[in-house]
Amino acid sequence: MPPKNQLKALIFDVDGTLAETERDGHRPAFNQAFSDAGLDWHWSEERYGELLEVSGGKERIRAFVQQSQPNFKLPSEFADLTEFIKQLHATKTKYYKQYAAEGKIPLRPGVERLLNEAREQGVRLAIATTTTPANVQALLENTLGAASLHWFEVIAAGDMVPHKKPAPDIFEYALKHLDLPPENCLGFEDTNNGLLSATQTGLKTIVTINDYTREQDFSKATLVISDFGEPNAPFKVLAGNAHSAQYFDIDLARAICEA
Ligand code: XBP
Repeated sequence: MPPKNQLKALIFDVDGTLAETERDGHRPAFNQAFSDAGLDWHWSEERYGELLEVSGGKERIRAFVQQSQPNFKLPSEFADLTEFIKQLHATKTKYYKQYAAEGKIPLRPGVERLLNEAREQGVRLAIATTTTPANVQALLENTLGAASLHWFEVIAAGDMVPHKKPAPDIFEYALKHLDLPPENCLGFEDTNNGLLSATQTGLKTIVTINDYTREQDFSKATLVISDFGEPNAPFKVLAGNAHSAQYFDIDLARAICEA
């Protein structure tokens, strides 16, 4: 008789979890879009790290204008700031997709191995991300191939939900489409915002840290690791019980989910 909390699905965040997209894709794409628009805005790595507190690229631009561009003048061809941001963000997405197509946004360690193990062992897959759906498609197509889009039963992304992370909406959307309760799934995140979003739904959540997020509060995480690791490149365990594993695989996922 399988346990009530049998592992049935993995739900992945994208940015910072599947790939270092903020560093390798989004930040340079924002800066290129600003330059194309004739704006003297440039988000340094440090400034971008601060702005990442705001989920959502459009929301991030708005927060930046309101926080630090008091003299910003809306160009006359736009009816309002929302329309201006929408066009600026569309340009940014164009550049992000270009960088992905140029192979500039590789997957993090262990991601491809873990996804393939899940598929081989019949563990279902889903995505829950704040980023724009087109960005998810570009990342998956250019790292795992076009067929990988069908590995995920649901790709919950961006404006599909009214409230972005840390609100639980996007993980709730993914669970609803999987038609599974949280106790049969694990969430994977890299930020405190994402961890709050996932854990509010009741998901046990694993955090893989990165340079932007290593100082954040991950006290609600079930396990905090440096990355998913590989058999020849073990991960570092920063918090939680890794059950003596040297890298994150389906056996470890099962041990955590069914504990
Ligand atoms: C991270 C985000 C996104 C990206 C930028 O999403 O907050 O806004 O930074 O993508 P997650 P967009 O960690 O949930 O994957 O510009 O398309 O929003």
